[in-house]
Amino acid sequence: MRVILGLFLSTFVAVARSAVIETKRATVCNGRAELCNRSYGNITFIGSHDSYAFSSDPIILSRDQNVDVTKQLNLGVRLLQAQAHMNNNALHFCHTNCVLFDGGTVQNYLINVKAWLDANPTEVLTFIFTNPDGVSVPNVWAPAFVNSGIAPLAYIPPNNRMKQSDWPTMGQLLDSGKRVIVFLDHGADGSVPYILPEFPMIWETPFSVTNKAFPCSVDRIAGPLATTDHMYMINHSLNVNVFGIILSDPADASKTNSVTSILANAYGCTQFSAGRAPNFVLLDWVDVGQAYHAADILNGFATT
Ligand SMILES: *[C@@H]1O[C@H](CO)[C@@H](O)[C@H](O)[C@H]1NC(C)=O
Ligand SMILES: *[C@@H]1O[C@H](CO)[C@@H](O)[C@H](O)[C@H]1NC(C)=O
Ligand SMILES: CC(=O)N[C@H]1CO[C@H](CO)[C@@H](O)[C@@H]1O
Repeated sequence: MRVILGLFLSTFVAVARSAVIETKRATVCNGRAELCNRSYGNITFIGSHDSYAFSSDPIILSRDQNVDVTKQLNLGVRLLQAQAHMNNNALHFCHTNCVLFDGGTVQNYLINVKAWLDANPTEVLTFIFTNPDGVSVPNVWAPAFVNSGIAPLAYIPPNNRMKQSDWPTMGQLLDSGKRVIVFLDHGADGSVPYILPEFPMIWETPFSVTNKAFPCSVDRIAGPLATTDHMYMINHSLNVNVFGIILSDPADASKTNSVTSILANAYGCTQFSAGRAPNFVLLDWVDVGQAYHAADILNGFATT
């Protein structure tokens, strides 16, 4: 009897264990089965420029988004960009300075994103944060990631010079539970292994564009990898120069965020990327236009 029971139990444990392994393997990645087997470095993601700078009030000229971060994510945004400054001894997301637009603390922002990540376990998300004041990564940035609960989800690559072709697949990221990729433009010196230096691995087109044709050029980048071995981000937001002040123009958003405009910008950049589409399309007003359809086209899931 005891032997039979033991056999039964060990069989049960083995079956349960294989079931656990089976259910752990991702079958849908960012909404599509096809993406599970594709490298993170070979996917076009739609990004939200100044993601924290949302307001539905047109009087607020320094806003760049209409809807809040959770709504942006629900629309399909999978790259969140934001700029941080110190304000009252805490790290805040603010545009240029915190008088112009104060989006609250980085920690509260990350707590909010963590809630979305928990509710959406099959999604991979990227942050590109900017640190123009060179605020300490280990002393100020890292605690915000730890306290928000995002640090354990953040991917640590084998090195900080990952080629576009070196990145794991989306399925591998999801299976490992490391489904948040964190880039910082200044100050990521490797002291916090999941806060990655942006420009050795990603190049950007120029920012504060005021030309509707979005001519492509390589602006911010760092070596030693070749340009074609970097991922890249197109800054596809149109600004208006109002007496020397660069403002984002909501009136143009439906044209700027159209399939035609996004694809033209993307194809204009393929001369620098060995023919590859942009990894990130950074937009203002992510609730306006057809950006998610443009990404489907660039990812090969739609033709027109
Ligand atoms: C995933 O890719 C590998 C190698 O690129 C291939 O052998 C395998 O068949 C693919 N699996 C699926 C489910 O597409
Ligand atoms: C992914 O690879 C395909 C095939 O090489 C290419 O057409 C596409 O542009 C690539 N996308 C990105 C974002 O690298
Ligand atoms: C106009 C525009 O989108 N500019 C942004 C381009 O990207 C850099 C880095 O993420 C931002 O700092 C710019 O504001």
